[in-house]
Amino acid sequence: MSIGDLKLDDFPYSNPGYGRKVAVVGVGSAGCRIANQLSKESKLLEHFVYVTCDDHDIANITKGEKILIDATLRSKATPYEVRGLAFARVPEIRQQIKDSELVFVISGLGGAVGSGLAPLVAREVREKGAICVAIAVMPFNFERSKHYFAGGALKQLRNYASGVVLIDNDELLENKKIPAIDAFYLVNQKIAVALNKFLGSTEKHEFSIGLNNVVSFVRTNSYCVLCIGEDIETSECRKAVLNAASHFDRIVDKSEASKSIVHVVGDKSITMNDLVTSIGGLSGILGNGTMQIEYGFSANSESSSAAFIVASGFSSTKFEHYDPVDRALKNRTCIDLGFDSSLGIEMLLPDIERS
Ligand SMILES: Nc1nc2c(ncn2[C@@H]2O[C@H](COP(=O)(O)OP(=O)(O)OP(=O)(O)O)[C@@H](O)[C@H]2O)c(=O)[nH]1
Ligand SMILES: [Mg+2]
Repeated sequence: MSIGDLKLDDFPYSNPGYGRKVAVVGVGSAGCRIANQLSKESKLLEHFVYVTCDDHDIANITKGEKILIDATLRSKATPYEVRGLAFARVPEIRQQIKDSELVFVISGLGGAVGSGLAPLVAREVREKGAICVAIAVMPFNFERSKHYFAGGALKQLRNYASGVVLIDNDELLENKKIPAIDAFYLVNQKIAVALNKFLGSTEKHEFSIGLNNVVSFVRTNSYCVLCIGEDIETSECRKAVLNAASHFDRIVDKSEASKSIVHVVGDKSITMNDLVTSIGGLSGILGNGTMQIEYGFSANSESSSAAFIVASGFSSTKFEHYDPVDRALKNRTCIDLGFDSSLGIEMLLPDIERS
């Protein structure tokens, strides 16, 4: 059966959940933390797999399958080296996804593990004919040394996955003064809540866009970008949506947005008018006036309002520049950047080994 033949109706909102039909694979430190957070949020997603080289990434994870790849600090300096180390463990990865028709691969790109192994897992998913949706967290602007690996890994992920949702760490962390350890926790929590709301949570007073629609939405060759906004002070949904929409500007050309899915979180008093003004205002900010919008909402927040937006249709993002070789090859300005123009990207970041 080809990927195109799969019916997403195969994933009903059944009780208790999707079992192994839908897998979530967290890769590397960030990927394991976000996947673990999602496992705590979601009652529907049941099959979680963690793949990493560092035992502390999975030390506190109590449920799910763990694949720990043996590596010393020196032997995992690059994504390529990590892929080499993971080679012998590919059968275990295959085993974990063998019953899955849809696999979410979550990773932070820029380090050696996520950048090395997320494309490898995505390729395995594709080879078995399942749908792969990659959730890629991009490094902070200041992590310049990580941009190159992130750019290369993103390119490979786009090649193997049916859809890639990008998350910009810089845009998720608005208050950069909080301690770093809390910052990651907070950001991971936001990402996990957003994914859970979109995919279909089972909470009361909620209407979700749902797994089927989200997966159809992200199956595109264009870039999909997830942005999150809150309104803590006045708890107004409209302000949360405006806040979420304001982040796109720094990542993409927002006029290119052709479709978006939006989930608004408010309290019990949220009215239809609140939704209409919140979501209606979005087409004035994203797209060229014709953007299609699908939405869900939760009317059960006891604190602030929040809005989660995934928009698609972007031909490029700010991350395009993270891969200087690719850019240099496109622009043929390699000499300025100190790269040999005869080097192909695949020579520098070789493709995943065929097994
Ligand atoms: N949102 C979020 N981003 C993270 C977290 N940890 C790291 N990152 C980001 O993700 C990118 C990849 O970092 P890691 O996941 O730590 O890297 P890795 O894949 O484990 O690879 P190594 O660094 O070689 O261990 C970094 O550049 C950070 O910007 C996290 O817990 N949450
Ligand atoms: Mg790590």
